[in-house]
Amino acid sequence: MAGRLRLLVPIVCSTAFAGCGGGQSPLSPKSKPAHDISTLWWWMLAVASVVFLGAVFMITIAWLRRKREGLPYLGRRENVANGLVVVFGLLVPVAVLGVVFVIANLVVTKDTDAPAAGSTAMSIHVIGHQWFWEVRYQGTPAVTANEIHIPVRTRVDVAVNTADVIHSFWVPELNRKIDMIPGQTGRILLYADRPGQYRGQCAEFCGVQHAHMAMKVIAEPAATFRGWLANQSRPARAPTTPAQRLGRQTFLTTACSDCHTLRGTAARGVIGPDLTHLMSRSTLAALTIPNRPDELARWILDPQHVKPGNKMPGLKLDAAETRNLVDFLESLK
Ligand code: HEC
Ligand SMILES: [Cu+2]
Repeated sequence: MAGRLRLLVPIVCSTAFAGCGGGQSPLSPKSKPAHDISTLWWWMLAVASVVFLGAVFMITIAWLRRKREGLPYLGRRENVANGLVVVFGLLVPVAVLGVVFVIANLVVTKDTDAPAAGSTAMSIHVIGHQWFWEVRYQGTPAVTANEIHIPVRTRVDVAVNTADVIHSFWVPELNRKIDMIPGQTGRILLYADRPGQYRGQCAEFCGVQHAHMAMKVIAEPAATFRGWLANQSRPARAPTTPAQRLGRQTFLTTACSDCHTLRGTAARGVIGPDLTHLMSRSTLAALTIPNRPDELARWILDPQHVKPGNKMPGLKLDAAETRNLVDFLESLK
């Protein structure tokens, strides 16, 4: 028994406190919509706690006085008993739920709803794929994946679609979820009060690698953002060394180019992420691994080992081909 208890404590604690890790919590809001959501949540917790403690209090009294006839303190009075049922079973729940409903619908959804047309400074388009996020910047040729740059303190309209099954786009510190439903376009506002990185996650089970379908929103000062977007809008850099040229040759003549786009080249595949500026991202495969040369080589050689079940097959490349390919990809700044 003691042995089992000793096992139970770490299990319960690690499960309970796992949610306390920062970085992806709706309770550390960094925007007005997220702030509204977390305030609503704390109020709901407070009211629910009062209701819960009241119920526990009454159950305790009933138990302590269980030997006596009738209701505790009130005795055997039929109409009082009925009154209690009506008040605590009907009026209190209806009042509490009514207030929550009105506040949630009139106050909170006003901020979390899709932004009114024309009320935002810019628009981006996010497309969910099994299992990564494609990101397009409207009015520019820029296409990237998984790392969504936005200017800080700027209203950004995000239109969402899916390329396959239902996904859900959720950056808890910035706003509520928005589902990505086949054949429909959803819209949500992204706005960050402060520069920073805000982690997001697919919030609708979408297959074997759902858990590794993460992204981050990077809010940065307007000038930094403009520089980033200008670079993203350019076609892929030309190789400058013989090794890079060989790597590019491999990319364009093998299946890589069937699935990936390198803007400005013949590679126009749309199954996988756009790789035109791969080196501007700090992670690979929807935040699964860091974007380092050794990890990149590992990914190219055996993507199924890194992220089992994902849609990229391992190609049979020899050591020299892999080295040149990594060399070339590392030049895509
Ligand atoms: C059958 C289609 C397919 C082929 C062929 C393919 N890929 Fe991919 N690739 C994908 C998909 C899909 C992903 C996204 C995987 C994920 O995150 O779930 C991906 C991801 C990547 C990434 C990570 C990009 C990022 O930003 O996260 C790199 C780099 C990459 N592929 C390089 C290559 C190279 C180099 C080749 C050729 C040797 C290749 N791919 C061949 C489909 C393919
Ligand atoms: Cu998903």
